[in-house]
This record gives sequence, C-alpha cells and structure tokens, in this order.
Amino acid sequence: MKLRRMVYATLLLFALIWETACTPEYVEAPGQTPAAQADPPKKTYADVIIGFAQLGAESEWRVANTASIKETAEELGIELRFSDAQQNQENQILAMRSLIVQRVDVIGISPIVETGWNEVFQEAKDAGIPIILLDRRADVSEDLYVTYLGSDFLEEGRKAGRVMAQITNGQAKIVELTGTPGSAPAIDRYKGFRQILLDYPEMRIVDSQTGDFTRARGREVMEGFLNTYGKAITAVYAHNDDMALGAITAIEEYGLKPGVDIKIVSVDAAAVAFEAMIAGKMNATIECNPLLGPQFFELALKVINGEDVPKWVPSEESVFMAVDAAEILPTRKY
Ligand code: GYE
Repeated sequence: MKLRRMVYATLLLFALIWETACTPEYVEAPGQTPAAQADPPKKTYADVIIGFAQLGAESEWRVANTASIKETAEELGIELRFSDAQQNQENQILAMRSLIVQRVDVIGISPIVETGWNEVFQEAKDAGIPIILLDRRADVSEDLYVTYLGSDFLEEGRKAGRVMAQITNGQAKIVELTGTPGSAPAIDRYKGFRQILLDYPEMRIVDSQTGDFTRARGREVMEGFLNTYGKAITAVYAHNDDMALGAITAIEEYGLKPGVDIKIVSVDAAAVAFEAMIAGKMNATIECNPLLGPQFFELALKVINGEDVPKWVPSEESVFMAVDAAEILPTRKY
C-alpha cells in the first residue's frame, strides 16, 4: 500500500513539474500588440446606418415625432434610412424587410398595432440586427427586441380619468374616441381610464368608437355620437388631440359649446390643444412626448457598441389644464 501511494505521489510531482515547464510564458503573436486583443474601438454616430420604420403621419404627434428623428439624425451626422408605412401594417413589414436586406446596424420601429410581428422580428434577429421599439410596444417575446423607448399609456389613461373626474365633479356621460384599434396606446388609454372610473359610479361611458387617431375620423365619429345621444353627452375623452379637435368642430356644428356644454379631455399635449384650451374649447390634455429622436439614437449607439440598456426607457410626462394653457404654450415644442 505504502509503495503504491509513493508511486502515485511521485507521478503527480512529475506531472506538475512537466506542466509548469511546458506552459509558455505570455508570448506576443507576431504583429499583435496587447491593445489589439482588447475590446474593438467604439463606434461613433458617423460609423453607423440606422433604419427607422415609421407607421404613418396621422397626427400632430406623429409629425413631431418624425421631425425629431430626422432632425436629430442630421445633427448627429447619422445615416438614416427612413420609411413611412401610411398607417398600414403590411407596408411596415415590407419596410422592415427592406432594412434587413440593407443590413442596417439597428432597426427602430413604432409598430402600428401590437400583434403580428413575430415573423419579421425573428428575421431581423436571425440577420443579427437589433430592434428598438420606439413609441409603441409590440406583443412579442422580450428576446426579439432590445429595448422599448416610450410612454406609459396605461398611466396616461389613468391621468385622463382623474382629470375628467376633477373637471366634471365625478358626474359625466362620456363618449370616447379611441385610437387605432389594436395599437398599444389605444389599448392602454382605454384600460387606464376605466381603472379610474371604477371609483366614480356617476361617471359613465355612454359609447366608445375608434377615430383612428385622425382629426377627420374624430369629427365623423363625434357627429354620429351627437346624432344618437344629442345633449345627453356631457364629456368627451379622446385618445389624442387630433380627434379632440375633430370633435370640437362637430360639437360646434351641432350648436353646442365644446369645453363648456361638453367637457373635453385628450392626450398628447400638442400646441393645437393649447390653442383650443386658450379659446376655452378644451379642458385638459395629458402629455405624451413625441420628441424621442435624441434618446433613440443614444440608445441605438449603445446597443451597437454592446452596452447594456434597460428593457424600457419611459418618457416623463405631465397633465396640462386650460387655465395654464396661455402661460405654457410658448414653451411647447410640438
Ligand atoms: O398619441 C397619437 C398618435 O403612438 C403615442 O399615436 C402615439 C400616438 C399618439 O397618432 O396622436
């Protein structure tokens, strides 16, 4: 037994000596410096091509959002490949495929609706192109996009509910103009508003229909509501300012006073809403910030350089009341 142990120990000792003797010291490969083995140099804005698949130009908000993206790209010297899907998901999917073929470094997209993105997002992933969701979320698994930069639409709906309760003393017969069916902001602004209404039994939603986030549709739908319910309507909740403005026209044509006979609360806080509030035709607007260009490109560059980014970068937003509109309007940038 003793002998066997001694043999093992000797073998082990030899093995250790051999190992140490044969492990080379660090040797520089020809032409290679230690610096070359460190991280590759960080890319700058001038080195990258960024694609953006915008959903349309349906509202003041969207126009401001597009301007922010284009202007920021220009200021930073970024090559931007931009497309506008004209409120059509098929177009937006085609635009994404085209950006994949062009092998851009990052794809930014505001998905028109939440569903239907799995396939094309997977194609981008397979091509090694990261996706940043901007403004609207998509209903896909978290590994298909790097980050979402945008608002808390549910909270916007709650803010609208709270401010509506305040303006109407908790008593209202409300008609609702919802956004594009199936879009993240329409879904959440609808839900958030109702969460608050649970506490106000005398605030009732009489009817709810889509105005597709446009002024023209908002006006048409409001005309329909007025024809059906007439003076029974005491308030309008519009998912964006454009539809609220359409509703204002319809209410005036019907012979009632918007902002007085029928209270109006909407979302976005575009300059046109401040003008309407100053004119006494609207009561409050919930801020939703479209000026996302600077944050978007900053995130994109971080992603390209392999830096960590949070899964959601929320925008900071307030509520604006008619009484403060005149003072605040000059400070508004959209
Ligand atoms: O509120 C509306 C626009 O997605 C947050 O889309 C955006 C919404 C915005 O058409 O005006």
